[in-house]
Amino acid sequence: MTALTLHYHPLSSYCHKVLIALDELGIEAEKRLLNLGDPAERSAFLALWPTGKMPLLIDQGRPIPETSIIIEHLQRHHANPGRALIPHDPDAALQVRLWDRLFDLYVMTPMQAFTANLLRPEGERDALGVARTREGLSSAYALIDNHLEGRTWVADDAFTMADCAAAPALFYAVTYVPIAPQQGRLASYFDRLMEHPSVARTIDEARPYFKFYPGRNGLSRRFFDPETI
Ligand SMILES: N[C@@H](CCC(=O)N[C@@H](CS)C(=O)NCC(=O)O)C(=O)O
Repeated sequence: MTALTLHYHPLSSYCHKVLIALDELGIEAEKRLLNLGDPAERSAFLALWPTGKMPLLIDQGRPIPETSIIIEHLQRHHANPGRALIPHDPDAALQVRLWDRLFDLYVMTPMQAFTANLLRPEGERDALGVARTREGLSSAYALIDNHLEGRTWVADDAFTMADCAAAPALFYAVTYVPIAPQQGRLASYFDRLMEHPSVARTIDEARPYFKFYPGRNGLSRRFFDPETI
């Protein structure tokens, strides 16, 4: 029995970020599916971690929250030899942390705002807020597309924690704001991410749940085919 438990949900983008990292680092963890819609489960989870945000890693009884911290913790204490998602060189590590932050704050956050808006009753949706969120996401795409000039991965020559953040953030964000035709570097990076084995496996495991994703109409047929459910 493993000492690591991950409280997660298969549709959650932040959970995907950590699932991709576990796979990259070659770490086994017991996965516990969390249903925050169930009042008893929610209050038990809040007792473990009062923000109520998932994923949450439990390492020998100790809660480790926040995806970027979870990934640093996993690398420091549990990674298989030779596997790393944050380079050992301090300046290179700073670039990885920077791009991890940029994806969390400027892609994942607006993407979550679109989903939250869709979950509201129709009369309570916020058209102005959605327009602003769309603008923010479009300017994040432009920033990333520029930065990707001459790069395979976003922050280093190798696949890093920043790419773990980028994959689920972009996977869901493009269902609301597609990549513009002139953003070819971003489009190629998106395809590279989706074909990367740890990302492809994570998406594959989530596939049976996509029918519950509020933005499913924007999912490409290669990920979700409404005819087959
Ligand atoms: N900064 C947090 C964000 C985690 C987060 O937003 N998780 C979402 C799921 S993708 C969540 O728990 N939502 C449930 C809620 O807000 O009630 C992290 O990096 O772990």
